[in-house]
Amino acid sequence: MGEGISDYTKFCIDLRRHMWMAGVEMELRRLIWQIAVTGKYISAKIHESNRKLAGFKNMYGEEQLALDKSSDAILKNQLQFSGFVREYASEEQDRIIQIGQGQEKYFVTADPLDGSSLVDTNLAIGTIIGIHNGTMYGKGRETMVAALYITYGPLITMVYSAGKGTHEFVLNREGEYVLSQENIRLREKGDIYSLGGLRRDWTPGHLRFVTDLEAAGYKLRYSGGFVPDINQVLIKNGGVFTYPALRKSPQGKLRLLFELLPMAFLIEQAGGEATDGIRRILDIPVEEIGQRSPIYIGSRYEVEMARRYLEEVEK
Ligand code: AFP
Repeated sequence: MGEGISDYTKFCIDLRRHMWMAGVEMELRRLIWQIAVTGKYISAKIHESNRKLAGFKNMYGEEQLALDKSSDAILKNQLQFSGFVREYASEEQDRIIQIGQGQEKYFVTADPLDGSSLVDTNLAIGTIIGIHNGTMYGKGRETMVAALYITYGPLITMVYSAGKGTHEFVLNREGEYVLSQENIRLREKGDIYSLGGLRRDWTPGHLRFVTDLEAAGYKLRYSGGFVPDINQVLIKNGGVFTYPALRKSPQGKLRLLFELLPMAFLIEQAGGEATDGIRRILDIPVEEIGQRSPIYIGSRYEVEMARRYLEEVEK
């Protein structure tokens, strides 16, 4: 290992070396590496973006920036030539795309550019990836073998887990992902909270949960971008993010396959929890690609606290 890396990186641990040392299986290692490299191309696209709307809508009826489309195309094209991916499902596509020959074991899900509505504001945005073995339907705990996200902010960072802890890398000026935090661990109890949805639409149990967090002095941290908001909980080693069931949309807003499963995998690998309020996210069967679910994710204490409130107040 280590071939082709710069003198600078010889003194650091780069992504390839880390995965090799962690014993990640060869094909999975190459796939994760290729996706991380694709993040560099997406980041270049973001920089050259002219911020104009493409003027069409995706399958969920949302405005779609040209940037979403091009990030999706970049990812799909890169994965097509990996030789390891059978099917690709993206939040920007209305169906699963067969990109392999039929015998490859990996199925990749992508939210190619989550939070793209934040591009104009210059807040951080991100790419979310799930990697499944054999199928992407069924329970995530049975199908998922890895997950990662890339943040495009003041720094480009990549957080991955292949089931052996959750690790963060930073893209350095030489274009290499170098290890910045190995085995990130969430504290049992945090002190920040991040809340999606409007207060007037919350259910009584959720409202009581939030009221008690506020009374206990939790600090509000919400950017409206799922990747940086989860990243904050992870990198600050604790706290909770929720996008709850709302009165008019009991399944919340966020998508199980593209957004919630990868983040649940990463947070659990860091010692945290992720539920829909009651059930573990990795135990919710994926039945269709556009499926949504409420989410409570982060430190164990807050996620368990939410479960108690939802069970007591809403039964
Ligand atoms: P977009 O996909 O429309 O940019 O939505 C971003 C997002 O999916 C996720 O990144 C945020 O956590 C969530 O929506 C924010 O939703 P609200 O605007 O309702 O707070």
